[in-house]
Amino acid sequence: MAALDTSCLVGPVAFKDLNWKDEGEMETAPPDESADDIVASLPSNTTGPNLELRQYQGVWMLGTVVPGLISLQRHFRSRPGDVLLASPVKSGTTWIKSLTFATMARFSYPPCAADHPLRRLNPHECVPYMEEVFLHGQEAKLEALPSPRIMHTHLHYSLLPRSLAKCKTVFVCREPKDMVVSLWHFLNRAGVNFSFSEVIELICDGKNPNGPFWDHVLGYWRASKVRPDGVLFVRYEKMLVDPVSTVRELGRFLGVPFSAAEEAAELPMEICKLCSFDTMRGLQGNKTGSTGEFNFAHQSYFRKGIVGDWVNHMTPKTARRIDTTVEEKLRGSGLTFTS
Ligand code: PAP
Repeated sequence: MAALDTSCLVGPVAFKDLNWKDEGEMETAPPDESADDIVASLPSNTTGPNLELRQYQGVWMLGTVVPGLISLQRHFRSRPGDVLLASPVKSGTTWIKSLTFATMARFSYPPCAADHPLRRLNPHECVPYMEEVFLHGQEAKLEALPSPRIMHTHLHYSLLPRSLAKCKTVFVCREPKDMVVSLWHFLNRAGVNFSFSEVIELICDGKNPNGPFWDHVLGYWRASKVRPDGVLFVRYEKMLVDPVSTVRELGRFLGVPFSAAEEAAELPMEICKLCSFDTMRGLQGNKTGSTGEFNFAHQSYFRKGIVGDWVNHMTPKTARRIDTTVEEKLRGSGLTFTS
């Protein structure tokens, strides 16, 4: 691997700021040769506009990302202090990335700092998406991140390699009807033309990418009950009601609680202001540019940022169908989205 000397840096630093002299020259890890054979042997389901899903270890995933997952499972090496953010899609990932980054980086970058990385970069450029990094054989970039590292995954808890499952993990999820609405808008904006009913079918069948949804949330829910010091279970709706409490909770959980002096200086509130929907949406780095494997426009990560938009999109009958399907699967777990 091409070496990048980051020994003088203290993390977290924005992933995009890792200054590879020549990205094109960066030596990438060779693909796992057996991965293609494994993918070919998995149950498949083609849906919507040619979306090929594969069922890997009980989880439906885009066939194209499975090799990255296999590589991650085989090669990821954790470090003390690593922090993992996890979420189903369209559930508050962008927000939890920015809040966690701002909370952990506040000693180098106070939230009011004009040169704060979140004022010029999209949150997805600050916190890497692990599946994508491994898919491209770019784990050297993760290695180069100074500790403490913050990383993100959409994987189920059951798919995490053992060393990753031991990291401090913050899982955020969202009421599924709002998640579906958000997903549908996002896909359409990206030019993936799913009808609304197709997206509903995917979710209710459990055959969405990283589905079933209920297994996704239950894995982290149960882990948070067994290891409350290791897994923090956060809900998007609660963050919206009281973001400052969420930030305080993040600080305590991650071992960087806010001191009395920081509280007096209203730092948790300042972090919430920096990461608020309105601030983020108005920043240049979020109004322009694109990110990731599918070149999603940064703008498309900021749509409405509210609770209950589903009432504007689905009939009561469809809403009941989603509620019933999900609640049946969650029964007895203590987790619910309908009360
Ligand atoms: P991802 O899975 O593609 O990363 P994710 O960030 O999880 O997306 O979800 C996007 C949703 O979070 C959007 O919801 P909406 O479509 O219902 O509007 C987006 O608006 C919302 N969102 C993004 N940033 C914030 C924020 N700072 N505060 C509140 N909501 C936010």
